[in-house]
Amino acid sequence: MSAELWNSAAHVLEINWTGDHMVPSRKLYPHQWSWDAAFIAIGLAYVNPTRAWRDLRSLFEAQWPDGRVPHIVFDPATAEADYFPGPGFWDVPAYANRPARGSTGIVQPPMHAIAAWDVYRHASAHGANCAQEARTELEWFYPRLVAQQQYLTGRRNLGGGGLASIVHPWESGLDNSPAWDEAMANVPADLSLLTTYQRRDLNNADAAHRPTDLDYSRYVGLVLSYRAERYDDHDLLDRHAFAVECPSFNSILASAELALAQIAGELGLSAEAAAHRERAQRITAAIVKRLWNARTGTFHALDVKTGKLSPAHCVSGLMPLMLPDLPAAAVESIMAEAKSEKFGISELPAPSYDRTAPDFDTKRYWRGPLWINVNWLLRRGLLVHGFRDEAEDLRTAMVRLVHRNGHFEYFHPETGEGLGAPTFSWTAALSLDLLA
Ligand code: 2M8
Repeated sequence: MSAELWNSAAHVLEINWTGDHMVPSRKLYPHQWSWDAAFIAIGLAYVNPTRAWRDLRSLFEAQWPDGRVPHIVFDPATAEADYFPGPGFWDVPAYANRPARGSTGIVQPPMHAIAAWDVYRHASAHGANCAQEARTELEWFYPRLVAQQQYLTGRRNLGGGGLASIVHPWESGLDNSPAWDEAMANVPADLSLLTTYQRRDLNNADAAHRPTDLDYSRYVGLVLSYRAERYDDHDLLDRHAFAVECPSFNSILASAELALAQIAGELGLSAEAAAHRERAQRITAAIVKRLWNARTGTFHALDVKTGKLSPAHCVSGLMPLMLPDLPAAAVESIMAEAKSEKFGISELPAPSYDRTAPDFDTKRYWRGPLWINVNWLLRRGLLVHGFRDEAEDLRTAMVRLVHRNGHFEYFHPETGEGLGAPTFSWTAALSLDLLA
């Protein structure tokens, strides 16, 4: 089974390679996405490390002068009509993308330091030339990764409590997660926007599996609001309708500091390494202080505009398990939540949303279906805290699922049926890592 899965995964990464970067899938997502590139690099490290670096570089060449790494970097060879919202709609200021292919003005979870450290660690297995290449790349990336973190912990500290706010659900990567339902209800919804702008996702996907038109009208409205001030973050909390602290985004932010500590150590920068470790501890403490609900025993998204925690139990609430400094009581509670009927893994990995919730939706994107990337992060957390058996069960469940059903974008959380794009890059890339 493993050779077959390995070969099919490598094949997906071959067909989705454009020569310069990887697309998540050819039809539905014909550009380059930020956190996809990080997951993809983690898999490419095994089969083509040079491409892993090229892909990450391709993304970071579009980094803005303020340090933000855009959530999509556009491919000029792809027509505006093939993806909405395309570069024309985002209309980012000219200073933003210097050499550039054009980009969006929002971010995604900063998985890239974790990916860069992973690709670097695996390089020596490919021989001396690859090890040399990896060293050069690590030196190129380090200051850029630091700038990315500084943007998120600085300008995006909208709540003032040391966490980064997302200002659009797309920034979380968990687009229509129930975690934002309450915050999104306060975002003006103008359905007439969708007569001006046309959704393109529905040309390549089932409408019952995608966010609704109501969601999209709010997504578009939020971009228009941010775009109106040229994606400036000053006073954003006052003038923008959506600002949320997501436990998954911020856990990745803290993990990225830990990866930067490793990278700085490797580059001989010991004072910087200590500072990164300290920042990881501070973010971890802020996650516990601001996003923990002792009554529900899990982490929730915080609506920074209202000061309220979302009541939804989402897979994002389990993600702080990635953090080594998480207090033992929180680790214990997350483990109980992960094993409960809400998320419990058996034959299948964890769903994106509480299986027992009345609005659990087995098909609609991040409102129920299960995704390989968040389960991969969950497994990482299990390993961080020494839950080796649980980590191995989860690994086996993921490998079995993809082997039986294919490299789909997401999966039905009860039957395991593949949903969304059929040859999806991060599913393939992370399968390689799970098999290695
Ligand atoms: C999905 O998001 C995009 C918008 O960014 C979309 O729906 O068109 C999400 O699953 C996101 O996490 C992912 O990075 C992206 C590309 O795979 O698709």
